[in-house]
Amino acid sequence: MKHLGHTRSSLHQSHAVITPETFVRTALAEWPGSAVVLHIAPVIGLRARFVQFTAEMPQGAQASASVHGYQRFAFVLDGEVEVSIDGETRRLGPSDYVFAPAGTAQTLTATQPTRLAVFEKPYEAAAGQAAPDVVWGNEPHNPGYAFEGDDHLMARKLLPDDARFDFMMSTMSFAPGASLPYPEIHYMEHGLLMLEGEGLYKLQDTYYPVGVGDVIWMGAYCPQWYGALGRSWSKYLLYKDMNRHPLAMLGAGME
Ligand code: UGY
Ligand code: MN
Repeated sequence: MKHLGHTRSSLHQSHAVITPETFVRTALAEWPGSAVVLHIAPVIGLRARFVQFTAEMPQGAQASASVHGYQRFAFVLDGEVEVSIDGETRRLGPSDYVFAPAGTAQTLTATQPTRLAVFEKPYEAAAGQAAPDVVWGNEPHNPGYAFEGDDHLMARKLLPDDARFDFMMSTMSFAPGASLPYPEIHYMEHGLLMLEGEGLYKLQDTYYPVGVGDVIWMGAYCPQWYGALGRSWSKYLLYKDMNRHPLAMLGAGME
């Protein structure tokens, strides 16, 4: 039977669950020849302060720096991309990633059909803090740590944990049956991509079944909890704004 319009995607004021059967491919000027699925953006109805998209690059497709010089984090889901940035060129395969600071010239060239998870954000400087540098990394090479002491819940920070950075990218890996230790409520927002496994995400008052390829936006203060199901570990890639005062975005002062 056809889907008859049914979808697991679900959009709300505080959060959105966006599932692959609803993905629509579009184009961006900086990604000529690639199909872009823009999952999360600060448009009416979704008050995100960043963008999250998947870039589907055919072999030979090339991309340039983010429009307006936004910071960019690009994570290889599959395929291979050659990244040139700051006079350095590296080939990135699955689970490799690069962080490009605001205003950094760069080219990303797909050496084969490639999918990238991309996150972009305008940089918020902080007094006394230098701008961040380029970061290269590989997710599974990061040893990770037991999140809040639970060795069935491994967290890996993919960027340096210091105040030059105004956001963090991490992965959270859960053994079947493991869960976040408590329902979180916090000022910071999240963008999430399910990389492995399946489980139940509770957002606000609803439990959502989620699996590989699903995207979630959690707005500021959205109550959130995850419990892993299935027979194998589940893992998600997670964006979180960090290290900046919530009033700073309102402008200079309160005078
Ligand atoms: O640290 C976090 O904010 C993280 N545990 N949140 C989440 O996984 N939804
Ligand atoms: Mn959280």
